[in-house]
Amino acid sequence: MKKNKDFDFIRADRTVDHRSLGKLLSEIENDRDRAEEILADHYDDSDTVQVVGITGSPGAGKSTLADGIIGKLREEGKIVAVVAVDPSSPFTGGAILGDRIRMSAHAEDPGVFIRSMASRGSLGGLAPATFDVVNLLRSAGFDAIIVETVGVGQSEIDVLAVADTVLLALVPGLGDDVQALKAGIMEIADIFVVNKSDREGKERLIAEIRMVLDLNRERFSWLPPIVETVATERRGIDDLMQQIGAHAAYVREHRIAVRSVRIARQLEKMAADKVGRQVYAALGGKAFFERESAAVASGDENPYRIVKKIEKLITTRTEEQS
Ligand SMILES: Nc1nc2c(ncn2[C@@H]2O[C@H](COP(=O)(O)OP(=O)(O)O)[C@@H](O)[C@H]2O)c(=O)[nH]1
Ligand SMILES: [Mg+2]
Repeated sequence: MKKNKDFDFIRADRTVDHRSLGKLLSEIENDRDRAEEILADHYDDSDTVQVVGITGSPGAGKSTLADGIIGKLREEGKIVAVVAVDPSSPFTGGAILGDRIRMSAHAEDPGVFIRSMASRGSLGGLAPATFDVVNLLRSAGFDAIIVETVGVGQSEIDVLAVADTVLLALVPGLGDDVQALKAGIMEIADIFVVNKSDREGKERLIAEIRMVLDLNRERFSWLPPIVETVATERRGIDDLMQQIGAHAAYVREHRIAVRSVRIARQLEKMAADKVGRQVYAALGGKAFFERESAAVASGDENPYRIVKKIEKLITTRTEEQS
């Protein structure tokens, strides 16, 4: 049950208070200190909320799948939040709005809250603010949260730090799937979704996933199921919902073990981010790096001596403070 009854953005009539929630999220997205302050008081990781992460290559059908899942959750009367993390354009720095439009069937639904966020860039992983946003939504009274991430680089791994259940969307006939499976992506999926299974090559893809799963069987206490879908036609979504429910039951059963893995990943990120920001500020920010890089470039310094210098500066500072 929700511990923080005073921190609830779902009204008595089961609609989302979009205005207040949107305002608060903008506040915490733009100010990490404010985020820390608010979440230190209101963090409420109750396990009545299931956070479902959807990852997979661009175009795999993540947004369309999300749309189908939202539809089912709404039929069950659940209040849903969606976080769509898009690659930020290197030119504009803004989030692409495509996902918001693709999920527009639900954009007008007062029981659905959709938030688009920019990722740090395709390889940089999820921005630290993503953790704050998902944690705030976890605490805000929703029944379910869907996080759609770009299936590229670090963001795929980072989704493990925020989601209870990770769906990996794969598409038949692309030929590079085995590569992806080999590259260690197996560990991230709780459920494999073979989307676009109206296409050629479905059997082969499924056989390939099975093979990799079999090879790693002893590593799993939860054996990830493979679900076939045609998201555009809402085919297979019932099966998918059933597997999402089954995984939720598994997570509840192994509550502490499963949750501590997720929380450990998140804490490590948070700690590194916090220390990184403090060190950056203590050194004097960008100017320090510009100055030292110029010194290296002109041959007066070397990066390893600079790192030692940084260590010394930080240690002295810490000693002075204590
Ligand atoms: N044929 C087919 N097309 C699909 C299916 N699912 C999604 N699509 C289409 O694939 C394109 C990319 O889908 P989208 O959900 O935006 O993918 P995302 O980039 O992973 O979010 C869109 O044009 C969808 O209509 C499917 O199951 N079968
Ligand atoms: Mg999308």
